[in-house]
Amino acid sequence: MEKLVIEAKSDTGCVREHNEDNFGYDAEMGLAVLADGMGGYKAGEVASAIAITSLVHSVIQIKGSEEKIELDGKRHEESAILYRALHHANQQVYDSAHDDHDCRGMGTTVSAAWFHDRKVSIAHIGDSRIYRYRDYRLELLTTDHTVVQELVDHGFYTQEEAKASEQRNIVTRALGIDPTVEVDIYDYDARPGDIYLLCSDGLTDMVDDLDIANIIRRSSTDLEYGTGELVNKALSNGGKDNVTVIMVRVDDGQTRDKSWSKRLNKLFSG
Ligand SMILES: [Mn+2]
Repeated sequence: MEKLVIEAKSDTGCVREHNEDNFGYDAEMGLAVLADGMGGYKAGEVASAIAITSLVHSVIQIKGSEEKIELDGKRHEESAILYRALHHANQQVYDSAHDDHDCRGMGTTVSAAWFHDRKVSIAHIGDSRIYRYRDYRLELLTTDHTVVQELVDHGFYTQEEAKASEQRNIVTRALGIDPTVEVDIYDYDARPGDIYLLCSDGLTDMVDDLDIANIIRRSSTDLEYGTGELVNKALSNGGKDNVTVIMVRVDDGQTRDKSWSKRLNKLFSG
């Protein structure tokens, strides 16, 4: 059975007053979740917090129950549980938005990865992203639900034009806006040595994929260093938005320590 190492870091950035991003993870369960909230005055952070809490609770509750969940036969049970949990979270955010006048219209992105039996189930809504770093290559596993991405998909924009667009942050899908929501679900193989990155657009708007890949390559044995470097890079490039990153490394079951310097530090500090 593989073992997971997970580290996360979040920063308000250089411009925003609130941090509307939220995250949660549990290495034992193999679950990592990130959400980037939107809405007036503190509503964004309320939406992302409800989404994370609701999702994690639902997953624990459904997994603990005897009920057999099936999505469409082809998928893993974990994917089906994530799918159901996200629909429940959507309802929770939607209801809260209607109960509280200050929270009208709030919503949030959600990107979730659940590792199980050398597989990873991914659930995704919005413009946060999940990447996989494998064999020195960085690959985007999710599709942004943005106006600009749709224009790219239909051939009206190139990726370069999309990145420069003023409208790149307008999402076409978010959790909590409508009574129901369309959720993207993917299943992938997870191999020892893989590193997964969940991140909010505050990273990907500020740091290009090549720099992200270089940072992950340099920090593959020390994810705490890696998460710090990714956030620092976003801040030094302007930090225009909240930035949140979660790094997950799949190990082969044998404990691999962090960097030598840390190990030595521990020895000397007794
Ligand atoms: Mn954001």
